[in-house]
Amino acid sequence: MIRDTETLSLLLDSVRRFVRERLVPAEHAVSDNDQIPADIVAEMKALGLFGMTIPEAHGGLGLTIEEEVNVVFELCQTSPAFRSLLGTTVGIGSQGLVMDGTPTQKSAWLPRMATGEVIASFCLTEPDSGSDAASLRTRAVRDGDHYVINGTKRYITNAPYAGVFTVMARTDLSVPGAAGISAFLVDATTPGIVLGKIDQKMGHKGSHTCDVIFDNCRVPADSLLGGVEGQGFRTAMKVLDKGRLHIAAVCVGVATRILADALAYAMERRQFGQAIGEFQLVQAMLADSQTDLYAARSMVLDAAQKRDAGQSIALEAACAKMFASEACGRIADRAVQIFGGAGYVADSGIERFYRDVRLFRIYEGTTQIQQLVIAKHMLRECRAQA
Ligand code: COS
Repeated sequence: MIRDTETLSLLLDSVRRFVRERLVPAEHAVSDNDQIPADIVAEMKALGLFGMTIPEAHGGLGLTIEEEVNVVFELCQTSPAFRSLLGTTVGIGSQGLVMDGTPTQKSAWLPRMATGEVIASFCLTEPDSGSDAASLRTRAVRDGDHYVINGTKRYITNAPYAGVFTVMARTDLSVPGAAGISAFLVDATTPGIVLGKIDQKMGHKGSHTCDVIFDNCRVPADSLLGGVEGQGFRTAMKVLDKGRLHIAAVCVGVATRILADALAYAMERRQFGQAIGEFQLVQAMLADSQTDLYAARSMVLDAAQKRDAGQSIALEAACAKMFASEACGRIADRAVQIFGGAGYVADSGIERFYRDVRLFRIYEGTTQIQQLVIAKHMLRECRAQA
């Protein structure tokens, strides 16, 4: 749902200008230095981007999901590392708190997240628990007015900058699987938190992940998200439903940029006496990419409108995430092909996008996990009707 077309259009214009004038020119430097310059981070904060999804009552922009995905379509027409810096704070790091936090927890963290003062990270994955999230082993044992957390979380985006972690940990050791898991809001300055070395990734230079190790980390009992034990897995799944739609929008944004670059190159590059875009075999790659992009964008908008209307979108978000991330991979691959040799060397930027987009098919649930989620919902619906 778009609440006010004029206000949204002003926001989209500012983001579009920011991307064109500030982020695109910085892409190579961010990749080379593996760091986003501080002045760009400050501008992101000033634009209110860290508060996109934080309710207005807590100082954010309180965007609806349809508004959010439209902003993401614009913001991501550049290196995805820029979005990644704010992605956990507007997404998986904050949304558990927005959905299930107590009023006190919300007041304690959300206003500072909205300004970008506090970066939020989401700690679900562990060395032995990835796709099978319910098998996680991090423990939070009650000790008087505290919980003591022990365990290791892996590939935690923005952990080196985080002010708060949403941590999924097992509170009831006698209950295996999802039901024994609770979520905690853990202040990153709490003693007993150690960060691992920064992971060396295939792409997304400028965005950083690392292990977060909890070693007898004592947190106050009121850090328990929502104040209720055993709800952490459900919270994580709800967060991921929304997060998957957000990532699908990221894929659309990045694919829009890649296709625009491929089209411009096809119109400019001449071989056999004419622009290569005049050749039907190149046109086929452009047309297939345009169709992929149109389909992905339509799915994202449809799922966003359904969620804003109050519907559960676990199935639609999984469909959109799977299709958009796979489509983005195909579009990047065709772009390398259109660029030819120039697409394989670093200067064009296409080689960097090709590496960057590979992650989209993996994080916030692999394509194979999206398939499981989609099929599970189909079978459940079918059984309910039988
Ligand atoms: N919304 C609300 N609740 C949900 C839910 C959702 N989308 N999905 C599951 N739940 C609930 C279920 O209702 C169930 O609760 P009840 O037992 O009370 O009914 C509980 O959570 C367990 O659900 P389920 O049995 O489906 O869990 P599984 O162990 O089979 O796991 C998958 C389901 C595989 C989908 C899940 O583990 C997953 O998403 N894995 C991928 C994790 C991931 O994306 N990691 C990326 C890194 S984090 S950035």
